[in-house]
Amino acid sequence: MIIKTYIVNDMKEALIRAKYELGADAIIISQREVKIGKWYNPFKRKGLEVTVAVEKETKVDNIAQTKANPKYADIEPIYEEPNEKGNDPLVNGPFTPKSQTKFGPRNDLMGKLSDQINIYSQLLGKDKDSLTLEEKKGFVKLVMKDNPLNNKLSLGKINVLVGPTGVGKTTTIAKLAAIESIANKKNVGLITIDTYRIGAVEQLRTYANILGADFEVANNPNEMAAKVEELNNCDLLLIDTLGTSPKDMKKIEEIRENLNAINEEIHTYLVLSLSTDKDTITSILDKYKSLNYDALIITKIDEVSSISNLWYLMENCTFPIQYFCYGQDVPDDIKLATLDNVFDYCKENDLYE
Ligand SMILES: Nc1nc2c(ncn2[C@@H]2O[C@H](COP(=O)(O)OP(=O)(O)OP(=O)(O)O)[C@@H](O)[C@H]2O)c(=O)[nH]1
Ligand SMILES: [Mg+2]
Repeated sequence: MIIKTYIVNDMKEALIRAKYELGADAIIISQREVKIGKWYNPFKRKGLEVTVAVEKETKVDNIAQTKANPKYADIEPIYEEPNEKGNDPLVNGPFTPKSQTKFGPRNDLMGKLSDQINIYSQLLGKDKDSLTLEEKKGFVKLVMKDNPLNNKLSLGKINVLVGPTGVGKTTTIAKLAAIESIANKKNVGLITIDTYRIGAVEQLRTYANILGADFEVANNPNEMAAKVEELNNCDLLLIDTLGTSPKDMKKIEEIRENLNAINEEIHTYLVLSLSTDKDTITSILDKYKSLNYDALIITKIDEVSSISNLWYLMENCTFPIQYFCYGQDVPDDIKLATLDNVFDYCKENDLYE
């Protein structure tokens, strides 16, 4: 007996697909209402999960049948199977990254930006501080071509998240691990060096267990090198680090020593909560430079009322903003930080300018 489950819009679609794929003898054995849409889609719609059974598959040549019968060709698969190049909900979802190169500091545009935004506001007959979200987005599109939301880094084989305490490093690792392992079928390994905070190891281990991901703890640089080597078969490694105050150079140095022990290329992401004040943001961007971060991940955009800190980062940061996180739900609350994604979020959530 062959049993297959379809997620479809309605029973008619289920029947057509079942008869098409399993043959005329397929019968429906159960159905239930479900929400359709990928997990990152907040606008899921109603659909049906239909389970179909057939004694023996009597499928004919699908391609020939599809060509011969345009009715079948009309049926769009609801869930696309991830392909090797990626059907990555983060990367290739509703958006296409403009560049995927490793990014260094961009040419210095900064000094001119405030002049440019003044001119732009004057052209619109407005004061710079009264520009709407749409107008700011227009300005970014027009003038700030080389801005942190336009530049992207690809996930490397080894990715490390660093940053201040409580910004969401471990949660973001769990989100990325879930998406990469479930949607992109990657074999993900997780390593933590956070042996300071009580419960930190267990926090990540719990996610690893749920996802069936390999999990290791590294207590020092030697162990780090060994654990990375041990997990060499994984497609993707995500390394969690201890949260530190940006003023605690001793702990930051300790993280650096652990990362230096890794002999392969690593992509380092600085995780930054948007609910941090601007002076502290400036200090964080500066103090973590010793860890050679390549890109930022911004979190807790759901906690702020205005785009002011985001704008501050766009004007002052020279590194790509890779992802943005907008809540505690794993893995739903993360997206690639493209200009459209971020500004759409701000608009939908009424963040004021
Ligand atoms: N509102 C909101 N909460 C978040 C977000 N990301 C993480 N959190 C929450 O922030 C808290 C801290 O998250 P963790 O992932 O433990 O932060 P961390 O950076 O690993 O913390 P340390 O390891 O202690 O430095 C948890 O309650 C998370 O659920 C986000 O984007 N929005
Ligand atoms: Mg943590």
